Amino acid sequence: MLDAVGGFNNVLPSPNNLIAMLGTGNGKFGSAMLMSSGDSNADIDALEVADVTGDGHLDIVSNTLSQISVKAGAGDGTFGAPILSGRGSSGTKPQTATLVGDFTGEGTPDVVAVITTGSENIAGSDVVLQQGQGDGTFAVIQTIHIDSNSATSDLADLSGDGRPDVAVEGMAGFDFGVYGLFVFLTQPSGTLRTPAYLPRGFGALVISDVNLDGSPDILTDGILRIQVNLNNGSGGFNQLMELPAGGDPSLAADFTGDGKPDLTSDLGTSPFSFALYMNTTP
Ligand SMILES: [Ca+2]
Ligand SMILES: [Ca+2]
Ligand SMILES: [Ca+2]
Ligand SMILES: [Ca+2]
Repeated sequence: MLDAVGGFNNVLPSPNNLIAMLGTGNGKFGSAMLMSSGDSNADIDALEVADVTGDGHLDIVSNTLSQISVKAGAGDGTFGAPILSGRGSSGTKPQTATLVGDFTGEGTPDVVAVITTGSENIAGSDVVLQQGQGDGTFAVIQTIHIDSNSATSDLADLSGDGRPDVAVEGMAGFDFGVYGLFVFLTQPSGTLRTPAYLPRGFGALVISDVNLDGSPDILTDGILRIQVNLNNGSGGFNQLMELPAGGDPSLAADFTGDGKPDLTSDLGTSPFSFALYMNTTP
């Protein structure tokens, strides 16, 4: 049954910043369960649901104002006290992504936290790789700084070697920093390579194999264009295809039922409206 888990922007600090609603099996959800990530002042902008304790039950991976928080799922819809470790958030600077995957390759899920450390004027973010210990704790093994304010990030095996890689879309600062796409490929040693930077997009990204060649491509938001950054098969994205479009790419999924991923874009209008682009790859 489908359950829902979310986090709060704690504008007014409250004792709870996580919410879970269990599916009731008829398309509805039960009453909201409020929980704490372990820090009532922390904004939860990005959480992930994954089994990081190795017991087969899904856990909630989020953050406090300084650390990664794991609430271990018991499998019955209840969660344990927060397990805190590693590095998350950065005071009030947001953790914009919590990406869970086995980067180091020994079978235990690790976390990449993408944390904006800069300001509106001077852009900067830390991409922090933290090795999972298998018990819900993480140890920082690598931090890479980029001169861009992270907005959207995701992971996928972009290079085709079986290891997850990371893509980060960032925004420029008024005085310093760049907008665009940073691609971090995971090396056989289990750490991230220095990112490849492409000045594409202004903060939105979606990863999907849109040309159906088996390698995930990256969609970014150009000016009145959706930029399709085609993967060369080994995680290089120099080849660019542009679609005249309004709005930011938001979701790739097969809406038409032909097995090809279609795309929605958020048109940024009120009331909310979106566009649907049908994938016409032959
Ligand atoms: Ca678990
Ligand atoms: Ca690992
Ligand atoms: Ca890879
Ligand atoms: Ca592709």
